Amino acid sequence: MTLKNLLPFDGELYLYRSFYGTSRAQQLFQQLLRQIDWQQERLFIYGRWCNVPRLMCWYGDEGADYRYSGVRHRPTPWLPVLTQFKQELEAACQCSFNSVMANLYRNGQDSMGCHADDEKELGENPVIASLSLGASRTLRFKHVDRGAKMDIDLENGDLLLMAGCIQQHWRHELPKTRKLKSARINLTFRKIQSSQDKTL
Ligand SMILES: O=C(O)CCC(=O)C(=O)O
Ligand SMILES: [Mn+2]
Repeated sequence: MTLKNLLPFDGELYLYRSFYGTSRAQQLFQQLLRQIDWQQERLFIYGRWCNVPRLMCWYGDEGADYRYSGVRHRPTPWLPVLTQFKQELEAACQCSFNSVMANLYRNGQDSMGCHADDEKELGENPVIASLSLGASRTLRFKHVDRGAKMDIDLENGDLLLMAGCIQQHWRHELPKTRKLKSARINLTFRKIQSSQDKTL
């Protein structure tokens, strides 16, 4: 299946609707809700500690360390269900991943601020595969200097791929949404470059 690049310029963004069908996606959502070691991260902002507005956990191969919420995190060893996703996504995307960030947005008050996935451990132009399960939420993209904006509604079972130079030119955020009471899980599969890879 050939997917169309949704971005007008400066990067690549592909949406694979219903990568997992509704009932399978719902079943996977329940499984992940129970099995993931959900953690409340905290950030020190303007002199006080604040809870990050979602629960998170970083899984991956040994050595796939990743800095978020200002702290370097060692990966939690893979769960079988995450390894299975990884293999299915690798086959669909024709690339490999060694880690996954799991995010749980408990309701519409949980969110993610505007950012780019441009940490140096991801290397230049990373491919990031993002799987959405549970409640629908809007992911908003903003171009860093051209004023362009784009909203994408991500639904249960959808797979979104970010690739090319998107992280250099666009930022993305998951805004709060007033009335939503139900939860969403997002998994972003990434490849952390080891220090050995960087010298190649
Ligand atoms: O929840 C989402 O769809 C976005 C997650 C995200 O941007 C991230 O984990 O870096
Ligand atoms: Mn991101």
